[in-house]
Amino acid sequence: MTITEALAPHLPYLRRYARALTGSQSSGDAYVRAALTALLAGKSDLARDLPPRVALYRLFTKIWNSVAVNDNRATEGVLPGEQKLAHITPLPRQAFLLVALEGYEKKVEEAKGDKKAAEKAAMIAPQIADDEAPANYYRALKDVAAWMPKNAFLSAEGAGTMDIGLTQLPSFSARSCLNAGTYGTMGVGLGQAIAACIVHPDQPVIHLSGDSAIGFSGMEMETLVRYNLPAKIVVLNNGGIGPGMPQIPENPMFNLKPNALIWGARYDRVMEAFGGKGFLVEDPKDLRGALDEAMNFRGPALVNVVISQGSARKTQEFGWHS
Ligand SMILES: Cc1ncc(C[n+]2csc(CCOP(=O)(O)OP(=O)(O)O)c2C)c(N)n1
Ligand SMILES: [Mg+2]
Repeated sequence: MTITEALAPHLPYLRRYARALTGSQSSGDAYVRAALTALLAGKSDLARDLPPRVALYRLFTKIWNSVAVNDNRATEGVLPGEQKLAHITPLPRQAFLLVALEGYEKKVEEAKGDKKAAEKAAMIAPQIADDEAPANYYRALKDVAAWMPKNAFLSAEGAGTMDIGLTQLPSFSARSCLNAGTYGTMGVGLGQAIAACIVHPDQPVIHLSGDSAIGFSGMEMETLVRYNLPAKIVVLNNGGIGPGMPQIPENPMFNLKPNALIWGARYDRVMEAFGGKGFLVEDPKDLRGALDEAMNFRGPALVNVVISQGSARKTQEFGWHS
């Protein structure tokens, strides 16, 4: 594609922008002409790392900011809005028009968003790579993410488990992710997993649950077994609503943290007691194997993953989010 072919579709927009910026079509066109002439004469170059439209606007901006091609003031055919614009000094006027007319703010915001996402990914990368037992949330979820089939329904329930899980687990199609939502309604988990199994019997259903969350809806494992609904449950077991305590202390009535549960409690055995299949995973190296076995089992299965009590979500921007 020649440079003229690449730029041609963007010229009407550039002319519109130039008119709004300069206050008249003839003045605007004079700047557009000056920019194109500089380009074709090889005096200016288009930035190659930018999309053609953005590169063209950048080149135009350089010309507009550096050369007085002709009188900048509005001369003919001026609309009332444009007269007001003429009162805004050149730089804010450019910014205003790029945002209002050309939708550039979104691109700037998108670029900022990409940078932020990259910073966050770098922040959690060491945790994802950490194979130490017991696993941290991110390391455990790495295997769950890689194991989840693309057409799976994901149901999620818990605090850290659900919040971190929803950032780490993929969702490939609309309306395939069910969770306890903004209000954190504990108890919906297995009910929604059962609903997904019934409505979409041909698609895998994964239920991700905290160990406290499974206490709210775990008895529905019996329903799964009764109807042979092959949901696969993954429990992230940190011994509490958030991290509990490594052991039940003496005189727990006074010495146990109120958010604590039994760390490593055998939710997998509860599943087995009903007639499903259960797995206990204490070392992240064994996790993928257990997940695969659970998937190959033709009925409901639960993988009970003991995770570190020191594991937490990454530092949040606001303390009250942590
Ligand atoms: C009906 C109801 N009761 C209590 C709560 C308070 N609550 C919020 S999250 C949560 C459980 C979180 O613990 P867990 O499922 O173990 O996830 P973790 O944060 O430990 O990963 C509870 C009890 C709630 N949101 N809804
Ligand atoms: Mg927990």
